[in-house]
Amino acid sequence: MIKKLYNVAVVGATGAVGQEMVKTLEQRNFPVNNLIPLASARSAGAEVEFAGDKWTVEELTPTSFANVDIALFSAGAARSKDYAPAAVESGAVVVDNSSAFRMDPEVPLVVPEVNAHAIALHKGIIANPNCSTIQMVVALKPLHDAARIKRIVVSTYQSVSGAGSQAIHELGDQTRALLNFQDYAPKKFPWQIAFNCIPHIDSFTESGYTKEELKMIHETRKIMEDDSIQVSPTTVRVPVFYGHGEAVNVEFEEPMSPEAARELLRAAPGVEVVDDPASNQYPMAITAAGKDAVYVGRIRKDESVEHGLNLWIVSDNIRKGAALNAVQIAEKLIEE
Ligand code: 25A
Ligand code: L14
Repeated sequence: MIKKLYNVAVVGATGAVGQEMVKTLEQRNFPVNNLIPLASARSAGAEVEFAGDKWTVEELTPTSFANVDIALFSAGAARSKDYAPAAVESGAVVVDNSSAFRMDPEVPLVVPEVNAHAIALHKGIIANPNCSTIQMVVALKPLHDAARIKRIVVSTYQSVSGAGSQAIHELGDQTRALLNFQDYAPKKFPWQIAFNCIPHIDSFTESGYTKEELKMIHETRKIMEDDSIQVSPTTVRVPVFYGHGEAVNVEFEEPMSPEAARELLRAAPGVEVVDDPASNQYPMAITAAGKDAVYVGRIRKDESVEHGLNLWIVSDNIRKGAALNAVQIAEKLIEE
């Protein structure tokens, strides 16, 4: 059997997510013919290791996509808006990790465990959802199918890697500076992030909610294909490098016991249940960092409503929250 190989561009290949995309393509043996790592002029000439070879980073331009079959974008929404149309024009299919096209009705917004069928509807661009939304819907979809979710109240504990590679350095450097009684002014974050929690991710809107919070409302409805689901989010940055935590309260139409939820989640694709409080077993950022699964624990009844549960959901925001989900979409795409 002749296996087809694909020319794959990674836009933002030197960033936190782009580097993980290259690693994930290699780990999952994605059938790559040529890898085309793209970034800003700042990184042109740098080398990326992939499949035992070194690949030179090129500057992203509108002509970067000649002969590209699949383009994974992870260089921010501005670059996606400017260059994804050029990539599609050249014949590539774009999997875009930014917020640029997620709510465009023409663009499927996909988490393969939840709505893989939507991939077939694409017109050149498929959007990868926001990291906090991805891990929440992977865990909640099987519960929604069984008992219909009415309302979700979610508070996030988001790691700094979601804000990119400079933000990762900021937490490390600022922590070191403060421990040495030196100053370190915030750069990527609005306030000191070392030894602090900041209830502010992405920018504020007039509603009082941040854009990150609004993404959790609208993207959840689009991916679950149910506009009746109510979502009430608060998103918070915590001084953790990798892995987002979410305290999630769910109200259902139908009964859903903790035991039934555990059973459904144990059988759910992409989910690992870690839920044995008697022996201090619950998922943490350090459980999820570097792993593929969405981890769920602390599953317990919410006694304050008729059919309610509380859960704690953790996943690596750079892997399942970004790079892995994008590569999984590309895998489904080439299956067709
Ligand atoms: O939408 P915005 O506001 O533009 O925000 C984009 C941000 O979103 C991050 C991304 O992180 C960036 O900070 N991001 C991406 N996916 C995300 C996700 N799923 C996500 N955040 C959350 N969830 P990043 O900094 O890790 O990666 C940025 C990548 O994009 C490339 N890039 C930037 N501008 C570009 C561009 N590529 C083409 N054309 C442009 N105009 C970027 O390449 C990187 O690959 P680079 O060459 O700019 O960066 C190489 C190294 O340089 C450091 N760096 C970044 N900015 C500066 C810088 N060094 C000095 N000065 C700077 N201003 C980075 O640390 C990187 O390692
Ligand atoms: O919309 O700063 O994919 O943690 C996800 C993470 C935007 C920023 C997105 C962060 C982003 C965000």
